[in-house]
Amino acid sequence: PFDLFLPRKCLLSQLFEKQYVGFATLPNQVHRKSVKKGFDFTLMVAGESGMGKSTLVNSLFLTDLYKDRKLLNAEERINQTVEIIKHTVDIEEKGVKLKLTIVDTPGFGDAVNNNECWKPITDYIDQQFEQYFRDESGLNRKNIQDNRVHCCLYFIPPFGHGLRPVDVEFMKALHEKVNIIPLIAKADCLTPNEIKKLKDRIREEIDKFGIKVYQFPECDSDEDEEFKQLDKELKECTPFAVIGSNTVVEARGQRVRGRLYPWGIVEVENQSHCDFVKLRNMLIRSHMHDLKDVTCDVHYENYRAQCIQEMTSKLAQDNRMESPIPILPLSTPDVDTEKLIKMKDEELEKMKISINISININSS
Ligand SMILES: Nc1nc2c(ncn2[C@@H]2O[C@H](COP(=O)(O)OP(=O)(O)OP(=O)(O)O)[C@@H](O)[C@H]2O)c(=O)[nH]1
Ligand SMILES: [Mg+2]
Repeated sequence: PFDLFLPRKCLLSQLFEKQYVGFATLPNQVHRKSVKKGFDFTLMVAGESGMGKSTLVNSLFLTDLYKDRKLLNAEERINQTVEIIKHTVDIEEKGVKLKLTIVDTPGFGDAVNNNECWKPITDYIDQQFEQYFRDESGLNRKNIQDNRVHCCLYFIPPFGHGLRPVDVEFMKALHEKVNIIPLIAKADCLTPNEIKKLKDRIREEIDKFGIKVYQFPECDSDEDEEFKQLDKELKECTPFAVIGSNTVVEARGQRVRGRLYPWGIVEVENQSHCDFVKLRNMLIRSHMHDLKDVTCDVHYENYRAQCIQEMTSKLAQDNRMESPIPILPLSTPDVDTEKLIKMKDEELEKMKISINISININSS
């Protein structure tokens, strides 16, 4: 609604009265403009193959993005490198358009040699930064398509006792480039106690290894109590333990997204079964904008500063190469030279005076 962002007692009619200049409508103008323009968000999923990345993305956005996916046979899987697939979907909700891009990285950790398996992923992120940097420095800055990755969901297997070396290396290779949100995959494999233990362990290890995952911003002190409580719960719940499913099952007389086992049903959207709802709320409802801001202000700024630094040092190097004789700066004259200059000046003055005198005598 139009008055959504107006200060409470400030109705539009009041704005046109004399006591208001009218800038209270600014948030409103911004709101209208951004709704018209639409929003975009790019989410990346990464982690070992078979961890349920594609399934979770489907569960998150309720669209079957992977209908035509073909499974690779064993032979193809052995030397397989990470293959990056980009899907874009346009979602509309109450007139608000969101262009959602999912960057899937299937097959990570699938090959026999997993050395530098994150390289194609870091390259992909850098390429998007590079493209944006080029567009921004070009002529047509109005219609830049922003493909920078705003968030990377990193799937940690539920089977181990914490982070594996590959998880540490992977996250470290990415943490300066993208907002990493670590997840415990396939949380239905674990009991609530096991989940708690694994979460504690992962949090400790993230600290110990100096991995910089996405930090939720501090909650403003003027937020209401309910919001503060939700924010606290969200922070305590990381890394989110998630379950994905592409099937709808019948549970408690309702059709829900879940997984049917011989011993029962696990529901994706049941908060006592996993943190899926918390993750979705965080990504879509509460922190999408902050994730974009951090991408722009921190990760992209780092990339940009590095680029400019490299460019200037290259330019300086090229200049030096072009002129083989170094151009020395003009030296300031030393004391002796100054004395000599002074003497010569005085001599010149004397000569001028004597010339003047002789001219005067001759003319008279
Ligand atoms: N138990 C359990 N199984 C899951 C879950 N999510 C997905 N699966 C199953 O795990 C298998 C692999 O799921 P995908 O979503 O294809 O996994 P992926 O991570 O995208 O795999 P790659 O594309 O090879 O990297 C499928 O059989 C899914 O049904 C989950 O939360 N719990
Ligand atoms: Mg997949």
